[in-house]
Amino acid sequence: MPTSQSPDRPEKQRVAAGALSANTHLLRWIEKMAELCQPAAIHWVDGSEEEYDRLCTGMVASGTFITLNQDLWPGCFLARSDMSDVARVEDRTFICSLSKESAGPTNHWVDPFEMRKTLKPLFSGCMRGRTLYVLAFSMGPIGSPMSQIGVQLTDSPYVVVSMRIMARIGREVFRLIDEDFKRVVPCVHSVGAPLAPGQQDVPWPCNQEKYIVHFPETREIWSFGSGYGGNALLGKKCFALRIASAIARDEGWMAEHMLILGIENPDGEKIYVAAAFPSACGKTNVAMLVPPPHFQAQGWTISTVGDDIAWIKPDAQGRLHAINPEAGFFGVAPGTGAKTNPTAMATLSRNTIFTNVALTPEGGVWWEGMTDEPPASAIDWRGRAWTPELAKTTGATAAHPNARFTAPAHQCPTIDANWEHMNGVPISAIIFGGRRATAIPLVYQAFNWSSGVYVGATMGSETTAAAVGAVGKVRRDPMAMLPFCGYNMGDYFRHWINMQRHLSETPRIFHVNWFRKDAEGAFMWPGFGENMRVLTWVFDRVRGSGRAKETPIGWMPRYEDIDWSGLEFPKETFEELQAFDPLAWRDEVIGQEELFITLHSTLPKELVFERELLICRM
Ligand code: TSX
Ligand code: MN
Repeated sequence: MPTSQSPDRPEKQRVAAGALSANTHLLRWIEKMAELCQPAAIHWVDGSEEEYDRLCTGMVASGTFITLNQDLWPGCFLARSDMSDVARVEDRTFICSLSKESAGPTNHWVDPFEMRKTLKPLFSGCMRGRTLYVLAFSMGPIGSPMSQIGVQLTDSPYVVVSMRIMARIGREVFRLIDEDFKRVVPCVHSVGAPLAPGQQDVPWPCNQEKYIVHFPETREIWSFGSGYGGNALLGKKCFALRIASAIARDEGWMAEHMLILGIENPDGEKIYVAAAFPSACGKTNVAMLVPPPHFQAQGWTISTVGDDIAWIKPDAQGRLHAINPEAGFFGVAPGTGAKTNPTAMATLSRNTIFTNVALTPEGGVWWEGMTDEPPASAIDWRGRAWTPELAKTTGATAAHPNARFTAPAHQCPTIDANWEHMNGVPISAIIFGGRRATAIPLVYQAFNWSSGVYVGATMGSETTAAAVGAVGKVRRDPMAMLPFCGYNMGDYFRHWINMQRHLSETPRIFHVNWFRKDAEGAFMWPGFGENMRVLTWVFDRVRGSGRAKETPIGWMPRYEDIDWSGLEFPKETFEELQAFDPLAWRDEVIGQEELFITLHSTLPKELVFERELLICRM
């Protein structure tokens, strides 16, 4: 039970009651934060299953959670967020470094002293009437030298149970903090909805005013006003990408927005690759790719290490190794179905928290793309009656386009045997990709490390209806890190260039595009499991057996370098899919320059040279 104390007790005693840590720095910080936020109670999260069950039961009672039909969806709950709290808020996301230059032109910068002045009144009394949860978490396996520790103070039980799925939390982490003191990243989170005495709570408390604030120099995170995903589960985007990218630059490693997967051939030889794609490119689908029957019969397998974030570090021998700092998948539900990603469907079949999906009459969940046939009726993500007919007449979707599943990674049927290895998995290749209807071939390999960094730095994706802005316009998203780099993007490119010096062998770098369209506007590549044909070529290139031809943009497979068994794919279509069109690339290079101009003051000269070389080759 939450350790409820009378509000007039001194903070010190309130904090000490039920404390799971004796660390004086930690205790003093919690005292200070409790004094600021004025919670009604403090609950040290031990991370046990009993505690998880109690919190879930409490949220069912308060209306935050709906228990799903336990025969169909064992251990699963549905949450519906406030209508205004459905996604990350990039324009309310701040990097508060001492100098504006350190944050760079692509981040929202506010002077840290100014920001602290803004935050103080916001957090003052913000947890009145609520419980403050003290949530210790490890990003990465507990005790791994590649892991990092944080403590999130939050007034949201939804965040606590979500974090139990997405990270390693609780007693063991407190023990780490007390025993071999690693630096802890303090994270303060409030939904920003204090309760007056006797005031009735709402199912999804939040505040219209939102602040997602990072102090990269002091390594702190402050989040106010939102209970949703990346705004509130502070271990994920805020810590594992924005703060970790700043730590990684200082310590000589890389915090990247990448999936990690294993590829094993019929001889039992195995490589791991990391891949960065912007949103709406199907990153989770690639991480859980199901090889076509022919490849399965031969004995090829794909295994999943992670679907979103990779922490990549050179080992003592100068070889890159990666961990997935997360312990679960926080995936977009719409578009996930038995056809597009059966592995994800198996993963989320139990012990999963669904947010903003539709509720079926049997007490199950549904979302667009889960099945070909929609249910005859449902309660939509807003809690209103929904039918397929209504969808046809009004366009209303049953699930919110950014509806999510929060599912434990260990439930993934293809989870890799080494996914929790303390030293990570060796990375042999890095794949960049984007959603591009024109110009960009299915696959090519960069010439070397610096040309590969150029490929990553210039990548872009066409906007889809899922995001704001014009549909079909190319948005540059270098290494898929534009919203997630905690410092100046030009310095980030420099860090990538510099990494080569710490490596005895650089990973091979590739670019893929599953989304090229023909003159009729039809996708030229079947994608999904068939992408295995691209991955086996990548595998062969890494192992030195795969052949390729040189082109102005990189090495490309010829038709005969791809394994076509089990798929009829004409040579002419492949040539069209792989075509390098100098005129289209003229526009592409001009488009690439735009972001480089924005970053000109810190852009490494290597990337300027790479651009010149590319133009010369064209
Ligand atoms: O995830 C996708 N991948 C990677 C799969 C491992 N998607 C979905 C993207 C939205 C999140 C894809 N969509 C892929 C893909 O490779 N390719 C496409 C485009 C596409 C869509 C449908 C068909 C072919 C290509 N074919 C038919 O519908 C029959
Ligand atoms: Mn992501």
